[in-house]
Amino acid sequence: MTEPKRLFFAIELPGPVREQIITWRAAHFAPEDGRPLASANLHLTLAFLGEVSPDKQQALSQLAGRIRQPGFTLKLDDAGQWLRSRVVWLGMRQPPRGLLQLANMLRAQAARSGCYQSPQPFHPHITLLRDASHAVAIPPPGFCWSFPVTEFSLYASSFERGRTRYSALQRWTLAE
Ligand code: 3AM
Repeated sequence: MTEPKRLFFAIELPGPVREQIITWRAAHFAPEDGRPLASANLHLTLAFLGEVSPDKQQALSQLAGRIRQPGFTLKLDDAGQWLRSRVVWLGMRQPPRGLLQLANMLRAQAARSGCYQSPQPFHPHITLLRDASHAVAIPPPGFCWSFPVTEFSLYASSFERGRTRYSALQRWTLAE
């Protein structure tokens, strides 16, 4: 393990929620609207870390393992588009406090460890489409997917055979 890896902390989505999301996405967006993320790659980023050496990965993992906070429920009841980043997303009208606390803690740990963190506030979202360069009609959120979050993960992002792949390297449980 010597090469740096492109890493980020994220929340994994339960399989049935991912399936419902891609069914909804297929019903409401056309291929020219953007490039859909593969179901297995759907996630909610908590903190992006960038290219991280094995030593720094170990240090960040240790810090993440010290986080003690209860789980929370995510209710996906919002959707939108950011034209600047060319992304169509799903999100929450009122992100739970536990989610914001967890992301802020991971972002602060990352910043203290020397990983660049954007000064922008954390905007929790699940990217559905990338390269969405023209404005698309976002259907009214006639959905409400709720699920409990009991853990968070460290993901590696790799590019293999022309495809981006996210793989969970490590998971931590949020206390009951
Ligand atoms: O959750 P999303 O899809 O928005 O956009 C990238 C993706 O987030 C983001 O990290 C997640 C996993 O790749 N990302 C990539 N480069 C980034 C950067 N330089 C970044 N986030 C912040 N700064």
